[in-house]
Formats: sequence, structure tokens, C-alpha cells
Amino acid sequence: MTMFSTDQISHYRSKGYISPLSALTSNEAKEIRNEIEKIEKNWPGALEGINRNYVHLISPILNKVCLNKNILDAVESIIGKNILICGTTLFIKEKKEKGFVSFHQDAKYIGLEPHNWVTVWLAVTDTNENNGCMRMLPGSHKENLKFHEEKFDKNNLLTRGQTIKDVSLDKTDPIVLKAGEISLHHPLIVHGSGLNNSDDRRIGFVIQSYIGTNVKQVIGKMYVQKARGEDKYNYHEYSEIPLKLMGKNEIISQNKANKELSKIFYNGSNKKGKF
Ligand SMILES: O=C(O)CCC(=O)C(=O)O
Repeated sequence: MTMFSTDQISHYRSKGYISPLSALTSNEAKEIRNEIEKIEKNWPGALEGINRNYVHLISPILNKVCLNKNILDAVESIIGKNILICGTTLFIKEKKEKGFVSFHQDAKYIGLEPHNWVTVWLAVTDTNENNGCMRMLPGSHKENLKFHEEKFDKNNLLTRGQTIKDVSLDKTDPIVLKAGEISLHHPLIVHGSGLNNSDDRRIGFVIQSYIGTNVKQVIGKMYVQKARGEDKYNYHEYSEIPLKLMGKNEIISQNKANKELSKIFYNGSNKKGKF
């Protein structure tokens, strides 16, 4: 991929997302799936709960994905050339489980200001309406932050079960992706996803998010990594680059980052969810 055309940029600006874009080959996506499944098999529980976050810090393969040229060209087209990675999350929906993601805005609880940041959702498996792909409410990023009811439902894959009510499904666009493709979405866009009714798991590796170096964390602390350009602001602490899959230092670094992330996620809440 190269930088976006003017049409692609205006599509993102008017709708609040862009999809699909090809970033990785299907073989590269398979390699990522294998890496995730290797961790699940050899270190049971290692990707569960809060540890579904900052997974790029425990795996050189997942870390490399965040530095993929195609992804960074797309990101640069939106937020400019000085780019930091401030987090990753695995959104896995097992077959025949009832996991869903309520409609929400990413900017609601995350404390990244200004909104010079973008989220990249990489399809590790094919993702479609049958297995619970994301759905975007186009244009909703032009509105302000909305009220989110904190429901903490057990099948909701969001931290607080934060929910924007009364979003009409037929006004939303499905984000259908082949394994290896990505979508990009804006911090304020309303989005969510339904159940996985297929016979396979649905896996999204989400880089949430790529931030411009001018973006501050106003609630707590986040560990970042340089993706491209230069960081003249130095607002954030840098994480270690992983050298070994699930090495001792790598696990320490992930735990340290997730401890801080949890404080941000549950800031002001007297209840904690499972992530
Ligand atoms: O994976 C999903 O279905 C939802 C992910 C999401 O909400 C996000 O990437 O911001």
C-alpha cells in the first residue's frame, strides 16, 4: 500500500472509517493466528482477561505486525508522519460463544487527547456478518461523545459493557474483511459487533491505537513504541521491544503496561469487568 489518495482521505473524513484495505497476505495472517494459538496452547490463560491487551509486548511476531509498512502508510495518511503505538488488543470471538461488542465510542474512556489517533483492526481470520464483524455508524464521528450506559454484561467484550442505546442496525455498515485486510476507524465513531454464528473463531488483532506524538494521555499512563517519524514531545514512557516469545522480561513489560491500562479503563468506576 502507499499513502491514501485524496478520495480515500475524504472517505475517511466523511464516514469516520475506511475498509477494506489490504495489508498482509493470507499466509502472514495465518502466521499470526498460529502465534496466538501457540501462546494459548503453551501458556494457558496468558491471553485472557486484561492480558488480551499489550500482546505485542510478549511476541516479536505480533510486534512486527505493528510496524508493517502498509499499515503505517495508511495510518500516516490520517494522523501524519510522527506515529506511536500505544496499545494492542485481541478481540477473539469463539465459535458458539455469546460474545458481542455493544455500540460505543473508543474515545469515551481512553483519555487520549487530542483525537489525532486512529485504530487499526486487522482481520486474523476472515470476518463477516455471520461471524460478528464490526459495524460502523457512518458519520457519527462528527458528533460529540455520547452517553454510555455501563452494563457490565457477562458476554460483552468491552471493559464496562459500555453501551450507546438505540443504534439502528440498518443504518450501520458491516466491516467485511478477508484475513490480512484491515480497517481504520476514528476515535469518535459509534461502532460495535454481534455474535459469531460460524464454525470457527473470529480473531481481530487491534492496534488501539496509533497516536500522533502530539497526543497526551490525560487520565493515566501508557507505554508506547515508536512506529515512524520523530517524537519531539516525549509525553510517554517507552516500552521494551520484545526479543523472545513470552520471555521473562517480555511478560514483566506486558504486566507493567496492563497494570496502568487497567487504571485508565476503570477510572472513576467502582466496579471492574473481566478485561
Ligand atoms: O472486534 C470487535 O468486534 C470490536 C472491536 C472494537 O470495538 C474496536 O476495535 O474498537
